[in-house]
Amino acid sequence: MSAQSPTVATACASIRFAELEELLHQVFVRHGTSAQVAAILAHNCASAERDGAHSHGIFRIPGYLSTLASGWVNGTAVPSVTDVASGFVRVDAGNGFAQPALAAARPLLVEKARSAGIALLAIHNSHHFAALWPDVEPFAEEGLVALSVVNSMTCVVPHGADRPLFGTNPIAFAAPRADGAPIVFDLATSAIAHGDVQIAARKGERLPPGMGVDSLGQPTQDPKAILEGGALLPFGGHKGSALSMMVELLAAALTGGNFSFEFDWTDHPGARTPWTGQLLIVIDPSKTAGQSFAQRSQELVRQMHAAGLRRLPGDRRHRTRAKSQETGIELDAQALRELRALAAG
Ligand code: NDP
Ligand code: PYC
Repeated sequence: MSAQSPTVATACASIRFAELEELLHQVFVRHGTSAQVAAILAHNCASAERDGAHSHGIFRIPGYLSTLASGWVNGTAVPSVTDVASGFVRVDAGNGFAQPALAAARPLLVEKARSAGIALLAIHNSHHFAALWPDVEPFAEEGLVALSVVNSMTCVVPHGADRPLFGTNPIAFAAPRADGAPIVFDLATSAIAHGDVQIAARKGERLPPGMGVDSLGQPTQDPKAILEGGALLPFGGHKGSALSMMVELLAAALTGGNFSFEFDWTDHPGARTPWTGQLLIVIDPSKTAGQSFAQRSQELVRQMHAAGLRRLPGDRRHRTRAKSQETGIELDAQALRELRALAAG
């Protein structure tokens, strides 16, 4: 949990999802969030840990807490939802976290998507510090298709540029399928998520080539050189860069949120959460012509497997989830002790 954990192997501990969620709830409340915000963030963070999404699980707790302590984010914000048009919902997150804003607008968003066939949720004045798949997967579990984008903080050099401008800007997509868990992918448009660079730096590991540059703009595989004055690259050269640009447009320009380069947190030492925006598009596939969408997506998966594909996006998470549900979530024992200490105040 500490920012500078040693790289030595440590003992493991196991914890049930509900217990971890409760522990995280206590941690958030102790450090300045309302009970409602704590419940949403705790569920999100415990879900990431359960699914093995480690770059956005309990690893993020020190960042959440230092941000709350810095006054950069409002942990008790009450989102304000506006019914803008037949297919458009807007939320001002009140300088709070994005997930409570989504939760507040969700019933209206779903109602609109089911009635019009498609609806859009524009969240601004929000902080997103988590994985994006927890925001879209539940829509697919109730038969809807969902796409979401969120921008973050300047640390990615646009393809062909000289200095960082974009955030790591993830895109997440979820679609129902007939005979299995929804199809879900969730990926940063940078070559690697910022969280994974921090984890590699902490473990003393080198990165694969092509992830980032140092402070002089030279390619580097040293995560510390990327974090200390360097920057990340987009995935896939100009293609990932174009997608990252799209995320800036949809998550910031369209929602009324900040671009990744527009906020300045230097007056808030300890602030880690990007103050930006998030867009969600939700589609009701029952409105489409022809066969059921879920049957069609199942057929696509069948053909992909027949073509030799062994791993769909989301398969690893779901395997880890099943194991966590069976035997408990495996955590570093020291990290669990630190969480308990934080919960106790
Ligand atoms: P990964 O590159 O690890 O994975 C991206 C997607 O590809 C996942 O859906 C993953 O499924 C799938 N995948 C990975 N490897 C394979 C493979 N070999 N075959 C098939 N599918 C595969 O994710 P990123 O590092 O890009 O992002 C990590 C997290 O960071 C995301 O949750 C993202 O939302 C988050 N993030 C959040 C930001 C924010 O501002 N809040 C900013 C940037 C990133 P699976 O999960 O099953 O492995
Ligand atoms: O891992 O790139 C990242 C990230 C940015 C904000 C939250 N996560």
